[in-house]
Order: sequence, then structure tokens, then C-alpha cells
Amino acid sequence: MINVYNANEYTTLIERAVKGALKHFNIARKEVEVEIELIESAEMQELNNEARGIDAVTDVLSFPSLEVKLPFNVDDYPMDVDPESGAVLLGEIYICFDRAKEQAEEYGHSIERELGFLATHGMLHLLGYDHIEDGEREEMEALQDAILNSVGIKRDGIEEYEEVEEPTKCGYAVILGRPNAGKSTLINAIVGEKVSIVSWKPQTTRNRIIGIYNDDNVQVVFVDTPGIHAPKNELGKFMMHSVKVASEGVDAVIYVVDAEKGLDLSDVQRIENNVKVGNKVVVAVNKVDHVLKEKVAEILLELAKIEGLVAIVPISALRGKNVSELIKEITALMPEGVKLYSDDQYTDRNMRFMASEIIREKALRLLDKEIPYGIAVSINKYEYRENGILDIDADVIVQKQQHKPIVLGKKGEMIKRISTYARQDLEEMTGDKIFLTLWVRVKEDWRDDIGLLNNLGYNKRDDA
Ligand SMILES: Nc1nc2c(ncn2[C@@H]2O[C@H](COP(=O)(O)OP(=O)(O)OP(=O)(O)O)[C@@H](O)[C@H]2O)c(=O)[nH]1
Ligand SMILES: [Mg+2]
Repeated sequence: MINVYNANEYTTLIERAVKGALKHFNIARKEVEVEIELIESAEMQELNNEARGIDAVTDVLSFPSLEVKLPFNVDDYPMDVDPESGAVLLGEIYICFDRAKEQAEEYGHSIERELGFLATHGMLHLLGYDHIEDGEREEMEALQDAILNSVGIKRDGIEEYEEVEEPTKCGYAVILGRPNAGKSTLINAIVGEKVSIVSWKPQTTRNRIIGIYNDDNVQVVFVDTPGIHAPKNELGKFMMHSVKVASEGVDAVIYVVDAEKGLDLSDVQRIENNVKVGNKVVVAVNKVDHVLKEKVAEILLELAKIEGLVAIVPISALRGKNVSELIKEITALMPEGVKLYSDDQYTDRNMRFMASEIIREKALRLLDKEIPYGIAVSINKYEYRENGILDIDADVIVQKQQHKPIVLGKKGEMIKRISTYARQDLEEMTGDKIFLTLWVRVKEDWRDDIGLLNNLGYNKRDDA
């Protein structure tokens, strides 16, 4: 984001110069923030005195907020990223308007050219350039000249400048992998919102879930899928059907390998099969925060033997490490096309669905052993009262009579905990005050009852 203050009719011109500088260094505008202000002589003198102990007016002063390493990669500054905007503040630039005017006259060029010159000079300082040693000033000036020319702010006049709009790109990228590899954690990290529930129990995700990623001119519809396993019941068959449908006709495949578990034969076979059918496959080696470097290196070496991969990216979905590198690999694979969703939409599932998933997530996280796999959640009521309170009433379904007391807990403690955690999350997501009522119901072996499965939303048609 480029913020220009106090520049009146020169605002767009200064923005144009800064855009030129960012483009020159291949820096995405949304990844950085720059503040530029035009000030008067007296203010500049004071600032110069304060900052450098020089009691005189100068043309431009820059205050970098971090030490930039080029080529710029936003991932190199994890502590400096604004979590809201995802951008890093490069710093502030102050330009003395009066001095710029004088200098323009002195050099016999326009004020626009001079302001552009000073803005790009300030930008170079923010990007780590300096002119302490011989020849550095000339190098900077040559760069400033090239940047200004590239955006039509020329010495002999300002040219009409139309930003070349790059054609938009849009496509689908499916996230595949074994259960528990971190696929849902990854889609949430990419989208920056919780679109898919996460737990340490395998087979957490049961449906195909989309998370939409937007950049200035590219949209990627990421598709999270259930972990690939040999199905043992009708629910498992439905889950594997979802994976199959989600994998068809996609523009890219992210195959997530769990570095903790290592690469097994089934991973290699699935990756190879995807390559064989013509899919563009990027392998993400996940959980590198939790394993020894040697182990990661071993997996990378094994993967390097597979022919036809687009890229292999070690990541930590949990810590957000290298996720933007992965996104770059995927966006590069997207075909030209118009965006399918509006920029503010990040999933296609509604809050009613999210409510059932969040309740299931809390049950998965709080309950032990095998019970969670037999749990489903059905929303009976999702309604706002006149006073704005959201009433949610849901059934937590278990598949065996003897599971009911476990889910209820002693004096109903367990179901109360599930309800409290779910309500807190949902209140945060909706911004509403919520009344959540949960009931535990037994539906014998629902995972093999196709009618019941359909009622619970595990319907092959709905998930296609
Ligand atoms: N240490 C570490 N843990 C991770 C990372 N990514 C995911 N996890 C953990 O791995 C577990 C499984 O994560 P999920 O995102 O639910 O995995 P999944 O692949 O979606 O699993 P299914 O939906 O069951 O197929 C959770 O406990 C996560 O917190 C990571 O980068 N590092
Ligand atoms: Mg999942």
C-alpha cells in the first residue's frame, strides 16, 4: 500500500514513481507499505536537525523501518508483517516541496520530474541503497532514471501513463495428501481465515472445502479434501468420492507430505499418478518446524527422484513458514481468466455448515480415542432473535448407545465443554452473541446408512 500525504495534485504522480520502483524490484504492492509526505522547508529543517543533527533544509529524508534484503521476500520479515494487511512497512519518506520546486528550476525540468526523482531516491534508501562510497550516488541516480523512464516521468516531459493491466488469472488448486498431513491447516494459512476445521485426529475433514485466495490479478480456488485412506464404511467411500471429484479438471495439485511421518510408497505412487495424468504437481513437505533438518533433507532427496514435478516446497503450515513461496508456485500455474468469486468471498460454505463443523472440531479435540470418528453434527435451528442473539440448536450424533454417556460426560460436563468452546469460536467468527444448545443423539451405525448420510450433508451430489 502506498500512502501519500499532503501532495494534492501530485499524489498520483508520486504513487506512479513508487509503483515504478516496486515493479523494478519485483515487489508486490500488497506486500509492502510505504508512507510519503510532502512537507515545508521549516518542517524539513527541524526534521533534518532531529534525525541527522544537520540544521539545514534538505530535499528528501527517508526512514527505513527495516533492513531490506533484495530480492524482497515478505517471508523474510515474519515479525514485521502486519497480520491484518499481510504487508510489511518499508518506512517513511519526507520530501520538501519548496526545495523540490527550486531544484526543478535549477535543473530545468518539471516539478513532476523532480518529485518523482526524490520519491524514487527515497524508495531506494528504504530498500537498502546508500551513497556513502564513491560511485554509489551515480548508481542510485541511474536506477532512479531507469525507474522514472519506465513509468513515463521523463526529463523532457511527463508522458501519458496507463498502467498496463495484466490479464487476470483464475483457477483451481486441489490439496491432496494422507490424513493428518496438515492440508486443512494449510488452506487456512493460505486464505488467512478458518475455512476448514483442524484436529490432530486423522480424518478430520469429510467434505471438499474451498478457500479462495485473492491477489491483485489472480484468484486461486484452493480445494481442501479428506485425507486419502482405504474406506471402511459408506462415510469413508463418500469422503474418497469427494477427493476424486475435487481432483478432476484442476489447474494445480498440491500434494502435502507429512515430514513427521515421512514419505511412504503410497505418497510416491499418488504423486506419480497425478504427474502421469498430466496434472501440474507441487509437493509441499509440511511440519518442517517439528522435525530435524536431516529428515527433511532426506524426504527432499527422495522427492527429487520423481520426474515431472513443478516444485518441491518445504513448509510449516502451522507457523506460516514458506507458505507464500508455495502460493507463488501455484499462482504461476493458473490460466488466464476472469475471477470466479468476488474479492471479499473466501469460501462457498455458509455459516450453518461452519457451525456444524466447528462443533465437530471441538468434539474431535476434546474426546478420546475412537469415539470422534463416529460423530456427526446436525444443525436443527440457526435463527436470529429480534434482539440480535443467534440461536443455534444442534444434535451431536453418536453411532453407539454406549458412546452417549461418554460424550455427555459426568453431569454433562463434556458436552458443556464442547458447547462452550464451539460458542466462543462461532461468536468470534460471526461477531454475534450466540446461544448454543447441544443434544446428544444415538443413530446406530449412521456411517453405513446412506439415507442418514445424505441427511447429514454427506451427499455425493452436494459434494460434486
Ligand atoms: N508441527 C506442525 N503441526 C502441524 C503443521 N500443520 C498441521 N499440523 C498439525 O497436524 C494436525 C493435523 O492437521 P490438519 O490440518 O487437520 O490435517 P489434515 O491433513 O487436514 O487432516 P485430515 O483432514 O484428517 O485429512 C493438527 O494437529 C495440526 O495442528 C505444521 O506445519 N507443523
Ligand atoms: Mg483436513
